[in-house]
Amino acid sequence: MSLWIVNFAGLAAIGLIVWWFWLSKPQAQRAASGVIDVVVDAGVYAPARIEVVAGKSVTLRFLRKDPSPCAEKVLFDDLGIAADLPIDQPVELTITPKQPGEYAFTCQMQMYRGTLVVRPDRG
Ligand SMILES: [Cu+2]
Repeated sequence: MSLWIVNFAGLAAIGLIVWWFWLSKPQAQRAASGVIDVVVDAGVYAPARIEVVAGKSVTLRFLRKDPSPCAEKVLFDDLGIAADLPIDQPVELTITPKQPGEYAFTCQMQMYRGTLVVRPDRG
């Protein structure tokens, strides 16, 4: 009987891990105003998923709260963009993504991860 309970607990833990890593989708932030604030804190970008429209310029304003040296740069590898992020000083990156698609942005060691989703312009 106790073995059965242990197995059930193990199964529940596995289910939780699967949900956390593969099934939970962070809430996407859409570019409405042209400026999107991205906070870097506790090992994550918030929001971690940012939706913008192809061909329209948008400003990403990064604010780093995280003192870890890991957080000191943000890189958009596929877009050829890199920026230093001093602690508590907003850094504005204005970009005009041309090709729709998904572009990762990361710290320099690729441990902090976010996604820039570029939607096609529909009018
Ligand atoms: Cu890092």
